[in-house]
Amino acid sequence: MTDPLPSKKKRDQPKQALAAQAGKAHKEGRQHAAGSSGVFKLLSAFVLLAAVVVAYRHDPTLFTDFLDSWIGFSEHWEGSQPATSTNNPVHLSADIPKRNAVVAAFRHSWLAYEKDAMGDDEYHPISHKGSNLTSAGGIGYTVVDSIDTMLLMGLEAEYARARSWIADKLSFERDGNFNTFETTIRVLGGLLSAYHLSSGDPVYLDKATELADRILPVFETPSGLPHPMINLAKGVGVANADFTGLVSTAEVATLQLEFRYLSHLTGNDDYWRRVENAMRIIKSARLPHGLASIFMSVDEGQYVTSAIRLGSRGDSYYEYLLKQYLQTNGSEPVYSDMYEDAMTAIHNHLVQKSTKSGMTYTAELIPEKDASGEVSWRLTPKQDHLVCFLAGSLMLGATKTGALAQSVSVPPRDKELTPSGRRDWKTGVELLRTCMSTHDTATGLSPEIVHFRIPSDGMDHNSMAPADWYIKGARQVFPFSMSFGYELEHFACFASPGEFPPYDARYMLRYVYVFTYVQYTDTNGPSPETVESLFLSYRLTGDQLYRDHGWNIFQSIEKHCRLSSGGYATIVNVDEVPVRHEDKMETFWMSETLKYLYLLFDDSNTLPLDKYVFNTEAHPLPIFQPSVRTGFS
Ligand code: DMJ
Repeated sequence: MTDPLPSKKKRDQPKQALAAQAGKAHKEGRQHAAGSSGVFKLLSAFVLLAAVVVAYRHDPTLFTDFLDSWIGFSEHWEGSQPATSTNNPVHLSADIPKRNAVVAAFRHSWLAYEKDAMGDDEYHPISHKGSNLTSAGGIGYTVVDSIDTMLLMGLEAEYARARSWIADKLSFERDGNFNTFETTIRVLGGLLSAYHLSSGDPVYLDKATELADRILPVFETPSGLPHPMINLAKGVGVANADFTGLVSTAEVATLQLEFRYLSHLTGNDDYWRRVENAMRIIKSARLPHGLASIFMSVDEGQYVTSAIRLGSRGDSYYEYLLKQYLQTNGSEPVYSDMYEDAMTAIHNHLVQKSTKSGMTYTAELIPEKDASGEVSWRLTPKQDHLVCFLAGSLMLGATKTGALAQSVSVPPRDKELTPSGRRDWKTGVELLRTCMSTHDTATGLSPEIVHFRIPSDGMDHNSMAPADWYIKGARQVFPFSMSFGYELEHFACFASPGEFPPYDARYMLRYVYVFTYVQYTDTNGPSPETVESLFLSYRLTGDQLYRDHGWNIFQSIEKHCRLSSGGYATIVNVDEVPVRHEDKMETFWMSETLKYLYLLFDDSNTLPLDKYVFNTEAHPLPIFQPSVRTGFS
């Protein structure tokens, strides 16, 4: 696949409202000064100069910080001030009442699940039932995905019961097909994290090793890329019946943190080599533009022409490039190279600004074939909620691969970052602002998918057209007549009164990968990606703004997703009040969304970012120095 991509058009950046306000204040100040006498002005200038000299001698950083801000680097400090802008380590204390509220939400969820469905993979809180991913029985998805959150929150009684279930009842002897990626990030990742946080309880390492050994046959393919499914009892990799011969890029590139840590713990290099080989294949398959299509051929080990996006099927490929580099303490430069290459490609081709307010978002590229088979790429202004992981990831990456020194200030200063580090930091801050804006809905929760306005959408003739972004299908009656082209295509499925809205409008606590059998759909419940980025950005800046946003999201979840009978549920339309619930509590609600919310309000000494890397399901794994010599470059 070598088709050239459309290059991103440069657009004028809208002036920041904050800058305009600052300019106004400055002007008013000048007018006031103009009314003073000449002597007074001279004296004032002298006093000011003396104060400047004294202050500079006392603390020169006052001036370097001011300069950083003056040249625009700190333009993101729109809310309250960061805790400090000097040197690490910076200590951020816990907000105990808010943290306790998150713990109460976890208990409300867990106790309902435990009463109705203990041990089942999934939980349906309205019908008070559990279900399993295969007819051969489950493998404790919800229990294993949640147990490290209990350890973190200090829920001893709940933890003890969950541990007993894992020790006594968890079995992988299931003659059914499980999704390789989901089983790895949720179950293997959960076991490994519990092993570390329990200070080495062998029950978790034994189970993790058994599970990994059952998964390993997925790598027995012509290319070495893993099959998307695994029959755990038979130990056989299974192809995807819906997408014959294909596997998602995110799925093959989001197994590495888990298998590498297991290799480190056990000394078994095979785990490491298999997942590293997948990365080697991906590196060799690099497309000229440096982006990843969402599907690869399992036989060929090459990309196949398919959408390019940072949402479903693409997202965690980019996430794990950075995290593999972090996991081994920066000892594998190949991953920082791949990560920087990918972030440059993202900036060149996918990062966009909305037309009215200049909101930063990432678009998708959709391949289209003409009659002669020629492929061209259509830039589509659609962003999955999943993409919101990228905001925090870019900010974290800027302070690591984009840092000029081992550690940077909190928040980082302009001069501490490389040019690409400054670029990534800025985009991360702006993208997070966009993700927070997408919570501006009737419920205060963000939808699964938003579309951004573009000049060619033909909506400008209508005064009721949304300014920057909209949710396809969220409103029941579309207020203006649809005509042609893009507009028609994207609004045609607005729901009629009484109809079920499309999945774009949902809040799923956050992704319905349908694990059962070989389906893998794109529908997506309360979603972790924005709170994940809020947690990272708070740790990296100390800015109270991020905690405030996290608290607002949490309160919206409490209001709209909490069921008084126990548990929390997905809502089907974030722009509709009163809400309609779907009978599903996603496992990542307890493993990811509530964990990141807890950490957002906890003391920064808990799981510090220079000691831990979080897998894509929010299972913390320790950073280590590898003993394996890889030679992968
Ligand atoms: C999680 O299962 C993981 O974060 C995955 O990589 C994508 N997002 C879902 C939850 O939204």
